[in-house]
Amino acid sequence: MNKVSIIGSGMTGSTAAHWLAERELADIVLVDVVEGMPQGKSLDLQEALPIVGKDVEVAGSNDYAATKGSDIVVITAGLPRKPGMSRDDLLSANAEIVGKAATETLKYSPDAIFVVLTNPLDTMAYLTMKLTKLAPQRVVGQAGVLDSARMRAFVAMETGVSVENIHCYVLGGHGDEMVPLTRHSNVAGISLKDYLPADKLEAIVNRTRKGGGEIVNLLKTGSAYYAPAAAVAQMVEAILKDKHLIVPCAAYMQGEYGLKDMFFGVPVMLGRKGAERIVEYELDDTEQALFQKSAAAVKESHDALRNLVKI
Ligand code: TXD
Repeated sequence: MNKVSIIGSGMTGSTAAHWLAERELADIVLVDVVEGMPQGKSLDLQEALPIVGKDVEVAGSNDYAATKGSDIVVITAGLPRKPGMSRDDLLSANAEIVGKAATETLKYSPDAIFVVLTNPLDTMAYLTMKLTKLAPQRVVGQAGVLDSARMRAFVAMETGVSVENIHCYVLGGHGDEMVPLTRHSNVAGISLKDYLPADKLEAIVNRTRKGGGEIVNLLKTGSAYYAPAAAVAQMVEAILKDKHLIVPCAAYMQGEYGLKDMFFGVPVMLGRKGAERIVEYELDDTEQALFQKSAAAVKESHDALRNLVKI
């Protein structure tokens, strides 16, 4: 059986465990600093599995040794946003937490693929890669699957068409400057630009960009977790089953889209080796300008990290 360890057993981590167990994808280990919590959540989830008929082992621990031999390490440890906060406001607190999670788990799972979620996402994925010194394809950040799912949900609400017919591609950094690509997104093959009137499409683009904040403002005590966790399950499945699924993820840029030495949201082919290929779309001038704006925001966040941590 494959093994997936999830560092941070809060809302997103434990919900990811739930989606993964229901898909019977892997044995799961939940790790957290809070004593008893990962043990309690994992036992509760284990006790649910006879009801849904799934045979995987779920364990919880405060000790990284429990993660030994993981195929995939998912990092969700850290603080979430509260109303009025940007993702970058979390940088210094989360850099310390993610840095420890990444280096500790690597000791026990030298061959694992790392899937990072903690915000600011692109910068935390960058930190993970730099501290672990792993090959770029071994570290991937989750943001684009979520942002694209939000856009798909909004298009489905507007059109009444099945979500299965709706394909959206939200690229760029995981911040308010993210880039929903309306020309490449489609309903059953018809470009969104042709399918929806301009004003409706613009409203969907704006709501997608602020999708995380919309949930934060409603919940007040934390951020979204069902959709982010479902995104983790899709990515983990693609990696474990070597599916070569192309989805938007944060990946290390080495000249693609004219960007270098940074993590950024682009279409990535996920397989057993991780982020196996970055797919390059042809962008028109407007799309290119949006990309550059988003890249500038991510670069700023990476620079802030470099001022905090020696990497
Ligand atoms: O799409 C995305 N990338 C995101 C990212 C979507 C959802 C959540 N996103 C980010 O993930 C969010 O902005 C936060 O930075 C993290 C975790 O969000 P979550 O909503 O799960 O927060 P919780 O419920 O507060 O859980 C965080 C847990 C909590 O149980 C802490 O005790 C634990 O992290 N924590 C730690 N675990 C292990 N090791 C250390 N050092 C540690 N510090 C805190």
